[in-house]
Amino acid sequence: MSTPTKANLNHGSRFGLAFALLTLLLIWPSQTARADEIAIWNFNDSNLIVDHGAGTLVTSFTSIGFAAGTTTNARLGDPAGLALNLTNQTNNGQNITLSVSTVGFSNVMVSFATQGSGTGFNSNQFQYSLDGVTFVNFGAPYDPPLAFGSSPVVFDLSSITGLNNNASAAFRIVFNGASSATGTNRIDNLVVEGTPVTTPIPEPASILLLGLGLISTIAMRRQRH
Ligand SMILES: [Ca+2]
Repeated sequence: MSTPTKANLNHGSRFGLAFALLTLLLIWPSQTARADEIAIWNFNDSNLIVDHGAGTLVTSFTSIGFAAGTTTNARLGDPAGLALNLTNQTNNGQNITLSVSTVGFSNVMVSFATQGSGTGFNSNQFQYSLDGVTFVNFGAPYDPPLAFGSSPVVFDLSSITGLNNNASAAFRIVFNGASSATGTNRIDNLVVEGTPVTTPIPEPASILLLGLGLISTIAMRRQRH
């Protein structure tokens, strides 16, 4: 094996460094910010159990029902199916509460499709909690449209940094304003999402490429000495 010249060594060293940098650039796109669903309720199976991800949903309503749903705000290909159906003026002041750990996420958002009848709950207050105990109003009360629209109701909680990476995060909607026993509110495709904050683990192929690039660089430098 012939002894490499200094020119060859420099070339090899530069090649190795370039290879490592190229590999880093290939890994980089997996680290860019994007919103991921943390928990999704589609209500298609007539219960309050989370349908994708992890979380719990409880209600203080004396009774709940399910009625035709929508694909507005549907995720992961969920069909319209059913929606949560909340009725009766006797439930004014009652709530639904979501407990969803946001560990590993920031820029938390909660969104859902909704519609309400004329005598249904028309002054509904969204709230959040940092400890799952004390709830704080967020935004003004909303009045659902008469029909599921093309746009969901969205609460962007990215300004509430205490909700980032929080195992005790919780969200609540307090319903008010119903004026009859048959007034309704439907909610469907209830989604809690956020931006992953943990550093993704590079794919094995990327690690191998990075390693090869670094080994090449080190090997060439050793040969110089
Ligand atoms: Ca549904």
